[in-house]
Amino acid sequence: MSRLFKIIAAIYTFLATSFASAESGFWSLNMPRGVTEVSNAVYDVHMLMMYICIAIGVVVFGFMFYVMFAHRKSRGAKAANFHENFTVEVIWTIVPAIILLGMAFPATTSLLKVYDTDNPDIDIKVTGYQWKWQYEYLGEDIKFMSELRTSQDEQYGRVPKGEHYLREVTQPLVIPTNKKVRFLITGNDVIHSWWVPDFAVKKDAIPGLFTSAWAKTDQPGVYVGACTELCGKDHSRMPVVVEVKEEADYYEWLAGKKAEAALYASTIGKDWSNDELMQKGKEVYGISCAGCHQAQGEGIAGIFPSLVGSSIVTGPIEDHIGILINGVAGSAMQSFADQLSEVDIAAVIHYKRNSWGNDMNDIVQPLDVLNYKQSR
Ligand code: HEC
Ligand SMILES: [Cu+2]
Repeated sequence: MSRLFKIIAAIYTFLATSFASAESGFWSLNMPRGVTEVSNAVYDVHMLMMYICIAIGVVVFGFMFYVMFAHRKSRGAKAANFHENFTVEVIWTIVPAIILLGMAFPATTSLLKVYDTDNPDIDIKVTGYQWKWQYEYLGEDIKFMSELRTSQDEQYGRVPKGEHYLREVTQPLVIPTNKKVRFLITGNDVIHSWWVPDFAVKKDAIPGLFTSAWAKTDQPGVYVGACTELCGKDHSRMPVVVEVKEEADYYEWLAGKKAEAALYASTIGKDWSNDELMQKGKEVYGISCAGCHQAQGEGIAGIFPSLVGSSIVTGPIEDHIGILINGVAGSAMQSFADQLSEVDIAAVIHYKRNSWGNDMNDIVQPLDVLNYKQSR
């Protein structure tokens, strides 16, 4: 008996701590309430259904156990023997029908809310790439990639894992509070899925198709999700990070982004020095290329070619630019023309031509990349 008691106590403690940590902890049994109207509606439907199920379970099993106990054989109970009771049949048809209608109504109202993507204040195009997200603010001329920021050293256990291991990106998606933001979601290569649990948004990102979802919240903060459609080697390394800013801060951020773009445009034409290109190139390589071609350009035999001594990397600059702009059709080597800026592409090419024993001693300028793009 005391053993049974211990087991029950252990189960109780497990459930109690799990539910207690549901709001903040990593390990929780219940779904999060989230911060949007939709996520609250979804949460409420979920809880309502669960309570109805619990009530039905308690009534049905309670009645069963009572009957088995109160009318047991040792008490001399005799089974009744009757057929076709009209009243009972009517009751057990009508009662479940009422319960089902009671469930259908809140479920349908919530679904209508989920799908109501009309009249947004802001439209953002979300594109899934292997293995990163691109965010484009439609009508604002702002577009950027959001890539994993966790270093290769952390990923391969060479240094201790940081606090936001695999849940941090180079640039989060930024949206304002109290505005209806519509997400137009699509894929560039394979099917991904854009998931932000706190918004109750989870939509497949399918090449050639747009799916849509929306969010409106009054709670600033950072909300983290992930890709939830198995999309290849680094599926687990394309987190979704959304930062919700107060409206004024958002517009300040937006203006900053535009100024950044203008400043950037003015640096395309300048002559970059070897040091500047090497520094920038190393940074770009670590974020955009090392996941496949590995930290020292050594690649992975049979999957990702080594860039050390590669005939393209040590060949004519033009061909080298070409492979980054065009990609290699049908392979994981995608086109970086829309993902990286001319400066980034020039820098990473320059870095590769002059690292890991590659010693080309020439220089690649952003203008070379721009010219290549325009000559196509
Ligand atoms: C998703 C994985 C992936 C990423 C990310 C990636 N590559 Fe590649 N890369 C490949 C594959 C696969 C090939 C081989 C393509 C083929 O020829 O079939 C390749 C080929 C190349 C080649 C040609 C090498 C040779 O000798 O044939 C170069 C140069 C190159 N990549 C540079 C880059 C640079 C620079 C980046 C970052 C901006 C990058 N790659 C990012 C997968 C990737
Ligand atoms: Cu994905």
